[in-house]
Amino acid sequence: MADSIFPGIETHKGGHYAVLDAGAHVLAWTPRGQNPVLWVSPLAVFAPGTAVRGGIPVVFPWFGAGPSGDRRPSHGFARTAAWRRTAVTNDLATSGRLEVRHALDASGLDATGLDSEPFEAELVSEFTAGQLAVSLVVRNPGPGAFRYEEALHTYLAVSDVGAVSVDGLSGCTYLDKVAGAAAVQDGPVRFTGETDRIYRHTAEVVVDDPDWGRRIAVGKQGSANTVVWNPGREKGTALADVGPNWPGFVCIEAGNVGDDAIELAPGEEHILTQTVRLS
Ligand code: TA6
Repeated sequence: MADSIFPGIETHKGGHYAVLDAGAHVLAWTPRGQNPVLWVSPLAVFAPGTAVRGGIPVVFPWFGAGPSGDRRPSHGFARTAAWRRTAVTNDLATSGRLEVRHALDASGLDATGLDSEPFEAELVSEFTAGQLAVSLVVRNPGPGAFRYEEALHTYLAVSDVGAVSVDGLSGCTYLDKVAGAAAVQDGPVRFTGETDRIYRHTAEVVVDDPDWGRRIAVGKQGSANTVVWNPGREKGTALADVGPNWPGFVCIEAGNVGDDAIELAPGEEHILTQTVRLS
């Protein structure tokens, strides 16, 4: 693939790195010789105002339908907003590192976000051959408290969701959104149907994919919750931008949602970071 400037795909020694300006949406991190690490649906729609199915959607300032269940669009306005690309540091030719920064504040919102409290958000995407690191920095420039939910809704590409397992969550409590009940994880997570869980968990998980002979380590900082999601056959097939491709991904999301929402006093900031490595 030819070298190109953003938005688009940057290539380096056969690897592919990409982040869109729309939504500050990381779309590709593919080290040389690997299958893509991030899944993007073959049926994804790339159109203004439409959330892209795959990559790393930025969930902010609410998760799902929000704490009271009445917020639209799903997962907040940030993932379809027009972020400003503020800096690109392209050291691929020397150190093999690429960093892209995007910013969003209330002035960049369309009608869906206009009732927002004042905020300043920054998305920092750092690509190297060994690691992808994404940070969502949120500051409160206003005179009152600012409370928000957030997540980096990372779609990881896998050989087949039914053949992978997720280590690192055993012993953690979680809200099972399919059963509508709380539970405690016992051993690795395996996917035998629709899986939609919000764990209380602050550390690393590893997605073990023996069929592709790889393990994806997903680390984080500044996050009280790990969300694990795959819609399963029935719901996945019903999603127009997923369809028969539902077995090809697992979402591992770093976030702060529900009771773990972040509250910033005036002048405060919070940084949520997620890292992805192959191990
Ligand atoms: O993070 C899991 C989740 O909240 C699920 O409940 C699921 O519906 C999913 O995100 C996708 O949401 P979306 O708005 O992108 O269709």
